Amino acid sequence: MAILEDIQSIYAEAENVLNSVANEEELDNQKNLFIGKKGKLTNILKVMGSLSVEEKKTLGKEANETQKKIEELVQNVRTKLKNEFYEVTLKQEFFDVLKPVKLSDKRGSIHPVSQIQAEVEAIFTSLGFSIMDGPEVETDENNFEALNFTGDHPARDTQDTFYTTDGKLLRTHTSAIQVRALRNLKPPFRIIAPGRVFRYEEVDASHETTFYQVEGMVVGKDISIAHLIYTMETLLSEIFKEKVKTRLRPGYFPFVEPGFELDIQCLVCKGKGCSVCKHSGWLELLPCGLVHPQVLEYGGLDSKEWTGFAFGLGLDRLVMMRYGIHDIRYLHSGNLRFLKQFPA
Ligand code: FA5
Repeated sequence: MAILEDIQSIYAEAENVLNSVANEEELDNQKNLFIGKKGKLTNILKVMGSLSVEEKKTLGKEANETQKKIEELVQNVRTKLKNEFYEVTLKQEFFDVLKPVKLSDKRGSIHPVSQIQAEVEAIFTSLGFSIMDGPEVETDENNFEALNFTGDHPARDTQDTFYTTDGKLLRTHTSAIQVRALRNLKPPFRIIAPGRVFRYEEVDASHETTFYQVEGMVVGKDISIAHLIYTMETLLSEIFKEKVKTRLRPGYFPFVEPGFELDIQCLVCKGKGCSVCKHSGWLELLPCGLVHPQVLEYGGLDSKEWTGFAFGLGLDRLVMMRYGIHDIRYLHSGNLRFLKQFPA
């Protein structure tokens, strides 16, 4: 039967062609030439309508078997191609992880904010403070409620907030860690808590949406404003290694009473006025105050027995003041030319 021979020769041809393809794409194209919708084997089956029942049986069986054999062949060739590909790629991409690296000027360095954070940590640990940590995703209770921003307290508007879909928020200040300290530590204690904070606010020369703070909290008996001022002055003189001009003015934060803003004379313009200090000559750096009795109570302490002070230092602005950086956006820009100026 001529058709039977045709089918057999199709398989012989397929074997030849498919075994010599170079990649999977070629394999798929060639496969279609034999068993695709318009393939050679499919075309032959189309003429079977005119054959006798007996011939149809024989040819149908042969065609089905051939189709199966070609499919198997395609599968085998595909596996072979894949293995070859992995072998070649592995050889080409091999690298020796133990080979010594030639050190070059492309070495990374510690970010200036991390450098200054380490300095602040060293200063405070030498003063007997321990270091605490807290999560960046916080509860409304720790970030606001337990800090006396109850309900719709208008002071919430001073810290525009990113909320998560599960009812939590990205902490707007490290003061959230005050609440954790009060609940978990036994007074008296002295802690600092450095960390990244987030605010939904407009970015300008001195405001970022993501920045770093160091919280400080001291709780003990008879803690006074004198302790607070002494600690702040020690910090600033250690950091700047020179006398810097500061001013203390009343500041409102619901979790301290009294509250202060400790401003530093702008070191970018030496007090003359520039875009960093909004032309005032002063920069808000270190808000602070005595812990509000209500906050101590929320934290489970008796406010008649315990007192304390707290502060929240803006680390990015501290870096700006130290190096005279006139725009906060440089700090987290990832600009290597900028970062290379602070090797460590
Ligand atoms: C607070 O965040 C209070 N939790 C600080 C505090 C702690 C007060 C303990 C009293 C007691 P404030 O929003 O002012 O306060 O931020 C504190 C510092 O963070 C500022 O002085 C400033 O240095 C820095 N800061 C605030 N907003 C930004 C911002 N958008 N970009 C960069 N630094 C900022």
